Amino acid sequence: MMDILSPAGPQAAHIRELWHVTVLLCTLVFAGVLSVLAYVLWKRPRAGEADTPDLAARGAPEAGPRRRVSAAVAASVLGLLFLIVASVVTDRALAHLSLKDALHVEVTANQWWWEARYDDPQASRVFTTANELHIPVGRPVIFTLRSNDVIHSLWVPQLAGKKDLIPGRTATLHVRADQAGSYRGQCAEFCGFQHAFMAFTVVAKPPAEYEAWAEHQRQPAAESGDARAVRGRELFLGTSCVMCHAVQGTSASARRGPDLTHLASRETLAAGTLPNKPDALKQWIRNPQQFKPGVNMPATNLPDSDLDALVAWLGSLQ
Ligand code: HEC
Ligand SMILES: [Cu+2]
Repeated sequence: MMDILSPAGPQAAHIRELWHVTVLLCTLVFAGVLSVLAYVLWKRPRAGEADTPDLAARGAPEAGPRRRVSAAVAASVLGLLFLIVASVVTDRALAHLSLKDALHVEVTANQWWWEARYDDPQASRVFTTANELHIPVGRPVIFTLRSNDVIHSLWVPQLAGKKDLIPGRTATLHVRADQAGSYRGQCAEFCGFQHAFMAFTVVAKPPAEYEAWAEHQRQPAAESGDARAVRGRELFLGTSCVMCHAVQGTSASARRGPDLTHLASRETLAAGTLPNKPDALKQWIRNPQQFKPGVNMPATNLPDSDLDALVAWLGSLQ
């Protein structure tokens, strides 16, 4: 669900307040204008067919309308000033989120997927994942935003407003989730062919559960010893896949595509495009272009049995 009206944290709640204030004021103005219009249409003198037109008003401007128009202009200016003040106040509130003990996550946008790097003062505790961010409930998160190619925009309506990711620059976004849940995000700046299929999920969970998840992500891939999976591993490490993907604990360490170390622990594939099920995974590897035309991953002509082996191995990467 992407709903700015059901915030799960303080940042989105500030934005909802601004929305309410704006909608209320605009509704009042709209209702006011329509009532005045209805009133004058009803009250104005009606001419019959035989009456000659009254052109007096054209010679000498009337004082009454001029006063009323001036009053309306003044009211509009006041209304607009009020909205400016309201958005400045919201901006300040957004900037005042306490960042004590914050979690640092670096998010890098790529055409058309998201990389998330969880920072830690201890280098060995840093880990990378893609398209699915987990965060602890009640703890502030500082997202550092970067882009590898074009301008993207990160938007999780239930947690915060939009923030652009601009190549060559860094931006930060401060967020806190106070309710556990799964919040859908979407790239909100047209970034090319597959912009619409550049979604992601933020999963907010109780701190202890988050820690367990993070600890698991720090481990190298848990691999299956099953014969088919072993064959899949060989295929993965022996074909083009290693040119673009990393799987910790193996020799694959490329960064052009998502880190697949814990692929099986994710809900979806390819930035929210497909469910993470063996069948979909197989179709995706066979021909990703079929789901995301123009995507930066080539189709493969591996035979069916090899695809099954790859899926067996990738599916075991819990
Ligand atoms: C030229 C680089 C490249 C090659 C080669 C490549 N991939 Fe990819 N792969 C990508 C990119 C880029 C994405 C992200 C696509 C997107 O969502 O837009 C991706 C996505 C994926 C995903 C989905 C990951 C996720 O988190 O959603 C899987 C699984 C995957 N690739 C497996 C493979 C396998 C298996 C091979 C080898 C047969 C392979 N890839 C070869 C670049 C590549
Ligand atoms: Cu984008």
